[in-house]
Amino acid sequence: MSTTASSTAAATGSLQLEYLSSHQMGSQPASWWHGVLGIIGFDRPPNIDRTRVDRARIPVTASRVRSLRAGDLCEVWRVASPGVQLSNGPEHGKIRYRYSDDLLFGFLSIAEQAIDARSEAEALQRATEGAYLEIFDLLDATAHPHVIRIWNYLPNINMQTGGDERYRHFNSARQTAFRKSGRATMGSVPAASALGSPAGSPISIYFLAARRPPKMIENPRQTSAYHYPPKFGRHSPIFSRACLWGDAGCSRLFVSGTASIVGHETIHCGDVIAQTRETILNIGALLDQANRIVGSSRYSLDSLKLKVYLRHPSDLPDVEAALAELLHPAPSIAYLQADVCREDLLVEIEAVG
Ligand code: 3EB
Repeated sequence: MSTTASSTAAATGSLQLEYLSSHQMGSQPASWWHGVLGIIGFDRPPNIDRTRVDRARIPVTASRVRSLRAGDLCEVWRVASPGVQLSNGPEHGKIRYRYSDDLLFGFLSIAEQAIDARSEAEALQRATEGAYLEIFDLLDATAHPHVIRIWNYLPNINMQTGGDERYRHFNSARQTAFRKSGRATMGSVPAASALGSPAGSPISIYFLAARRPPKMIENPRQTSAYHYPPKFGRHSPIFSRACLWGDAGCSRLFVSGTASIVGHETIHCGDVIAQTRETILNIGALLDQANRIVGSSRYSLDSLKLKVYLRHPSDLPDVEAALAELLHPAPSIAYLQADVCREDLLVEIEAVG
């Protein structure tokens, strides 16, 4: 085996996701901190040793969605190769970021109220378009042009304003930014999630981007989101159902927010247990596609890290029970409260494999 091949594998194969409490992070060795790309708290930014984070200038943010379990769990993205060198570039507008040669993690939060606009709808659209254009501009500058995964959290996602739902205004502006920056609006588009955060939260967006392109995956059970018919909004959401990134043998699978949608229709309205089961069938279909691409059974339901978003916290026992039946042994699961971007969806699940 050539040295080049194995060192490339070591560099890309070591992207790690962990869900840890502030306390657990506090007891990690320096070698662990050395590879941290970014930390995302759920309800609020984590309470961690500032000297450690500031010295390494690690980007730390919060998605603002409430965790349904005790403890201040955080999502930590880390490159675990021993020799990896991480850097922070100069400030780029509102974005804080940290990167290796292969990968870049970044985030930005925007207070819509501070944006000069004639209406709420216009402020939301300006905030969204501005955020995406800033991200694309940064990624062109650092030569990590491929967004592999992006998480979008916006307050009052299902609320009507200016004659349309806020999520749909967001979709219009996101699509405009992809077009203005000359990017594809179908096919090679990032895996994503878009969820509601509590009223008064800033729009919070974080992302992983890479020097080399991922392989996009669509779900044969679902219409691609970028081909949704106009009844779901004048501008389709721009995201892929999943993507694979990294070299064979050590690739990572990113599964977008997935819900109880077959074709383009929501099914099992009002039944959270049936929605949970349908969502797992959808994720299973994506795993089959991923395994076909990697040519092995590398990805399975019980080895995924899951984030489960519930519209109603009172549904937690039902969803936990449904997942316990479907996934054995139970994988690592974070349960969060968030509004899902169709009023009739009660649950949405995203995953990393
Ligand atoms: C769906 O399948 C559910 O707008 O970025 C899931 C993942 C959903 C990402 C997005 C929306 C988004 O349409 C909603």
